[in-house]
Amino acid sequence: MIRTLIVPRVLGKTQEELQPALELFRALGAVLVDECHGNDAHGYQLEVPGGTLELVATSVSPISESSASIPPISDLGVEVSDVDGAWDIVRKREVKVLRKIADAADGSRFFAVEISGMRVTFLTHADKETGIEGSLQGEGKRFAIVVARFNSFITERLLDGALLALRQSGAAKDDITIVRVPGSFEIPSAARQLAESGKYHAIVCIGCLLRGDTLHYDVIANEVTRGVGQSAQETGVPHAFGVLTCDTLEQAIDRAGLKAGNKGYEAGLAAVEMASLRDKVAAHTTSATAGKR
Ligand code: DLZ
Repeated sequence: MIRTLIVPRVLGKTQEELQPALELFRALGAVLVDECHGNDAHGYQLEVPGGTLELVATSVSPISESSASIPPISDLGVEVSDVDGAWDIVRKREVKVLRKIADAADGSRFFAVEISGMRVTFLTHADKETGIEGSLQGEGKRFAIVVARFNSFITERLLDGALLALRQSGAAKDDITIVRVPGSFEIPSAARQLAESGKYHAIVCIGCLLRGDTLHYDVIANEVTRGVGQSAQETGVPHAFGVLTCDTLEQAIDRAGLKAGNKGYEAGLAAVEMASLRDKVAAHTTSATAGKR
C-alpha cells in the first residue's frame, strides 16, 4: 500500500526561485535523491530520515493567530535534533523570520521562517530523549579533504560536494585544506599524517574505485576502508568516508551529483557532525568525571 508520502510544494516559476529552499534543506542534512527538469517545471526530491503525516483541525489560523508559546502550524513542520544549531544555520540565509527561537509551553523549542514563500516551523520536542548528537555547525572548525586524482572526473565532483557541505555548515574557506593523492590506495597515509598533525577537527576522504579499472579492486577497496578506519580510531580524529566503490562508471556518476545525490556532500556533512559530536562527548565525559570527584 502506501510507501512514501510525496508532498509537492510549488515555490516559484523558475529553477532559481527554488534554490534558497533547496540549499537550506541540504545544509540541514536532507539528501537530494532525484531531480527532473522539463520545459515548464523543475523538481528536486529530498529524502530525510523520517516523516509523519499530521492531520489537524483548528479554528486558529496558522502563523499569525497562534499563541507565542505554541509552535505555529505552517506549510511544513521540521523536527530537528538540535533546534539551536538549526536556528544558527537558517537565520544566516535569505529567510523571513516569522518567529524567533523560543521555548514552547510544553517544553519543546521552536522557530518559524518563510523561505521561497513557504512557511516552515522547526522544532525539537522536549519529551524525546535524543541522547548526545553532533550538530551541523562547522563554524570555527578546521577540515582537511584528501582527494584521489584517479577517476578525477568523479572525484572532483565529490570534492565540490564536500566543499559545499563544509561551507554551508559555516566552515571558513581558509579553514579547509585540500590534499591531492594519486589514487585511493594513497588516501589512508595522507589522511593519517593530517590527523596526526592535530590541526584538524575532521578529515574527509574522497576517492572512486571502479571494478572495471582494477583487477585488484577488492584488495584496494578493503585496504582503503581499513586504513581510513584505523587512522580514525588510532588518532581519535573523525574521518568521513567518501570513497565510492562501484561496478560501473554509470553508478559512480549517479553517486557524484545526479540520481543518488552526491556522496562527497554526504561525507562533508558527516565530517561536520562527527567533529561536533567529538566535542560534545568530550564535554559530557569531562563533566561526568568532574561530578564524581
Ligand atoms: C592502479 C589503480 C587502478 C587500476 N584503479 C584505481 C581506481 O579505480 N581508483 C583509484 O582511486 N585508484 C586506482 N588505481 C590507483 C591506485 O589507487 C594507486 O594510486 C596506485 O596503485 C599507486 O599506488
